[in-house]
Amino acid sequence: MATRRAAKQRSRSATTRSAGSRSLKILVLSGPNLDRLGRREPEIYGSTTLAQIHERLASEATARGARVECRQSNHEGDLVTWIGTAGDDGFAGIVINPGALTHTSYALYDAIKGVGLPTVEVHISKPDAREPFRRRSRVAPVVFGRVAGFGPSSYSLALSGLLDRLEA
Ligand code: CA2
Repeated sequence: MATRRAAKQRSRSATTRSAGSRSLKILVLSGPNLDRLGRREPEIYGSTTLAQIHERLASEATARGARVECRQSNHEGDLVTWIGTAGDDGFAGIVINPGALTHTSYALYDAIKGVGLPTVEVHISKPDAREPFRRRSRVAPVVFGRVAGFGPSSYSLALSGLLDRLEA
């Protein structure tokens, strides 16, 4: 019962009133080294910067009456903390590219599982087609969906799928 009440409260605070309408707020996270996007290894990750991806997400969210808050960190603990407080901070869902932590982090697995918000895992490249260590995702079992291989559009597709789910 307490759990149901908490979930209801979370979903209420995950929408904010702006100009008389409710808008869903989505947390977009990127992990280690993704701040270098567009500056190194363009043959794998392309030439678009993370700032450009964030701008595109902001306008796509606005077009759907939603909002995004985009953050990047090279530190696992920052990502764990941001995920852990996402519900209390009013986010309705999470889009995350955990970078190489995808393949190693039980801490991210626990954080995503614990927060209970719909979360989509995103990859710019297609990890399954690369080195064997990239074939395993530690977070896959606790995310609602996964998008990989579409370059920067992977983030947009993830946001769109998450909003579809939240609006359903
Ligand atoms: O394809 C993705 O989005 C990845 O999450 C990117 C991670 C990689 O470890 C995952 O297996 C797949 C690596 C991010 C490193 O990003 C860089 C970007 C530009 C230059 C150098 C690294």
